[in-house]
This record gives sequence, structure tokens and C-alpha cells, in this order.
Amino acid sequence: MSDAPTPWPDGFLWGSATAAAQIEGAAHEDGKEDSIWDHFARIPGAVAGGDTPEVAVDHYHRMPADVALMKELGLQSYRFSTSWSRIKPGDRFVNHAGLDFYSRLVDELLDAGILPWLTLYHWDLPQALEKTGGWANRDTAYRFRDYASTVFDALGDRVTHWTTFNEPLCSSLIAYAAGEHAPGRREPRAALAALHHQHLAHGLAVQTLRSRSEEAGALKLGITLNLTNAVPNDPSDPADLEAARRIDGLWNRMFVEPLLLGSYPADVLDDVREYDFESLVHDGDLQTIAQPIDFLGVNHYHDDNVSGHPLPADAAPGLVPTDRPKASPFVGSEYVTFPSRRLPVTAMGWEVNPAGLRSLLVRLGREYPSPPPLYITENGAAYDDLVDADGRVRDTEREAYILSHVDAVRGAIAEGADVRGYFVWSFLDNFEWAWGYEKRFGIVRVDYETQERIVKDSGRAFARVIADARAGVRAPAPRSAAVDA
Ligand code: GBH
Repeated sequence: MSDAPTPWPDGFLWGSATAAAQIEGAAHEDGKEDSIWDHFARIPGAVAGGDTPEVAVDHYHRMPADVALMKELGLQSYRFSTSWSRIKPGDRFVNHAGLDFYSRLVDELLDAGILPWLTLYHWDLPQALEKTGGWANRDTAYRFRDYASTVFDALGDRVTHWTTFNEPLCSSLIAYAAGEHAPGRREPRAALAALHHQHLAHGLAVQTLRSRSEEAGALKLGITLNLTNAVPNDPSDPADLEAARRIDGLWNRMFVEPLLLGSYPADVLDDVREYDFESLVHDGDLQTIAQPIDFLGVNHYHDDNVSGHPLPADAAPGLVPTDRPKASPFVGSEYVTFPSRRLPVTAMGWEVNPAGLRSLLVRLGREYPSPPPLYITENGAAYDDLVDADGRVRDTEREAYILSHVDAVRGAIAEGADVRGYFVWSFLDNFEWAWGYEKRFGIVRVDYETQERIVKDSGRAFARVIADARAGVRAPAPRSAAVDA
């Protein structure tokens, strides 16, 4: 009853997202050199099926047609990332041929009436910088600031929305401790160093871009975090509550709090005491990191169901570990387990639970004094698509996932969360990191033989959501509310 659908707030922004290494291909064209993902994918066993980002979905050569398709679906904004190793190969000179690709992309988007939403780092560090220590080396933060400044030189006249990092949790803890992502290191202390240095790099880049902005308020600067509710498996069990505190601390608060409060959470510093995290934090770093930002991007896919007990031998597979060998990304809390709650899951094994997104958004507004406006910068699902003989992709599960999560966002807004936009992940099927091309997240299908694009049923449904929202149409009440009435 309380769930009567409200219209979307004025100016609510609808879009879709991708990342350079996942879609561009042309991995060694026009002067681009190896990123850590090009390098990592060539290590036998690192990526499922031996897949690499070398060709991906060839977006580098098909960009104008892809933008035309975005326009056809009515996207108001397109979130993409720039590739550092295309723009500054080896982090040396500026490669104008590489930079020019993004300049053409931005022009194409603006011509189509689509707002460019640029991410500077979506996991593809130049391999040359990994050789000098990667993100475990503090100097990489300063190299990032210079790269950000280079991109701003070229695009700052046309791009207003800038995201420094996409999911620093993944590019620190999963990349440097679990070894599941490039560079594939399994060094907990290096992972914590990467975490702090990415925060620092964010702050340095925000300072630099802000100082370069000529018109106050014209630039919108922010960061995207992947935030995940840590749900205690048995809320009456102290061990499960403690496990949930640890995962919430390491997974969420270690990222949100330095940015919004200017401090790392004391309980997590205690959990990681053996790695001497505090010696990584120099005087003044936290002030740099806590620069005011204009938005917080939230990527959300699923909750984590958390336990402090070992899994029973006959347990259903939980969220982690996956089927590839890896170390734990849960630095300092390696003992925590993730039992299955037996909710429906996607092809990734991730739970489908839109209520989790709603509570997460509401909680951000309640727990932090005046959080910046929130944007859902990624939400979506992998499923094995059914393709009809006539080529129609009836991805009913993905469609249901997206519609139910869009509805959860609206529910959160009704409860007071300041959410200003929603980007579905992903615009195209693409290189799903360690899973290669096996997992498909697109609302547009890509035939990996021919590179043909086919809008899936979920893409058509999302286009209708956008059209209705913009027309001020009140969507029908969600099914549960309709039943209650
Ligand atoms: C996003 O990250 C990425 O930004 C995007 O590039 C990607 O394609 C998309 O999602 C789909 O995967 O506990 O170590 O087993 C994914 C967010 C957060 C998913 C951590 C896996 C658990 C890893 N990830 N999560 S682990």
C-alpha cells in the first residue's frame, strides 16, 4: 500500500554503461599498448576459455553504429571508460590517435543528444605501471592524476560528468589479494596499499580537475563504488553478526568513509592490524581523499549472506568461492563464509533480491550526514539467453531483473533516498573479466562470430521504462502491491 508508485523525480537520468577493456577491442591499434588485462588474459588459466580483450565487441571500429543504437533505445546518458594505455601508452607520451577516439565518441554522443558520463579508471592500468609496482606503489596515484589531467585537456570542453574510479574494491582487493582480476597478485598487504593509493589518486584527480574548471558548478565529479549489504546468515548468532560487521566494514565502509567522512573505520583498521595499514596513510592524505564530490555512483548486483562458521560439507554453493582457484579477497577476515540463502540466482550465481538495493540506498541516506546525490551507475544480470529461430532474444529473466530493480530504486526514492539516475549494466554483451565471453550482461546481444548487434527483449523493455518515465506515466503498481490492494 505504501508502495503506490510515484512519478520519477524531474531530471532523473536513464542510461547504460560499459567499460573500455570490455568492449573496445583494437587492443594494439593506433599506438595502444598492453593494459594489465591484456597481459593477464594471456596467462594460461587466468580467464575462462582463454578469452582475451584483444577484439572484444570491436566497439573501437563500430562506435558510430553503437551510438545510433543507444539513441534508438532512448538512452539519455552513456557511461563509458577511457583506456589509460590507449591515451598514454606505457604512461609516457600522450598518444593523440588514441585520445582522438574518445573525442569522436563524445562528439557522436552529443550529436545524438546523449550525455557522456566518463570514467577514468575501469581496471585497465598500463602494464608498464604494473611493472613498477602497480597500485601497490604510491607513485601510481600521482601518475593517475597526470593521466586525468591529460584526458581533461582533450575532453574537458565537452564532458561535464567525470568519475575517477569504478569499484576500487575490485581493482584493489580482488586484483591484488584474491588474484582473480589483473594483475593477479595474491598479496594482502599490497591489496591494502592499492586500496589506499586508489583513494589518494581519486582525491588528487578531483583536486586537479576542480582547479581546472572555469565555471563554478559546471563540472560534476564523483566516484563509483560497488556497495553490498552484508546480511548475517543467522541474525541471532553472534559469530554471524561479527562476520557481517567485518564484511560490511571491509567491503563498504572502507570505501565510503574516507571519501565522505575523511577517516577509515576504526574497527576495520583493527581487523587488518597485522598488515600495518596505517603506515601507508601519510599526513594530509585523508584531507586529499575527502574532497567534496558532486555525486556518488553506486554499483549494485546482489547482497552477501555472511556467516562466521565454516560451511557444512553438503552446503549449496554460495556466492564465493567461484569455480576458479583464487585466494581470499577478504583481507583480515579470510575465515568468513558465504552460505547460500537459496534465493533465485543469475548465471553468475548471484542472488536476485531487489529489496537489497532499496535498503542499501535508504541506508546511505540515513547513515551519512549529507551524502552526495546517488546514481545507480551499474545494475544488471547475466543469464544464458534464448535466441529464437527468427533471431529474437527472449531474455525474460534479465527483463524481470531489471524491471524489479528499477522498481526498488523508485521505492528507495519514495523512502527519501536522493537517487538521480539509473544506468543498466551493460549496453552490450562483452568481455566479462575473468569469465571471458561466457557470461552475457548486455541488453543488446552481440554475436561473437559476426559482431552483429540484436536488441534483446530486456533492451526493448528498458526503452519503454525510459519513455514512460519521461512522459510522466505512472507505472503499474508492482505485483505484490497490486495483490495487497
Ligand atoms: C561490475 O563489477 C563491474 O564494474 C563490471 O565491469 C562488470 O562487468 C559487472 O560488474 C558484472 O560483473 O567475493 O571475490 O567472489 C562486479 C562487482 C563485486 C562482482 C564483487 C563480484 C564478488 C567477488 N563484483 N563480487 S568475490
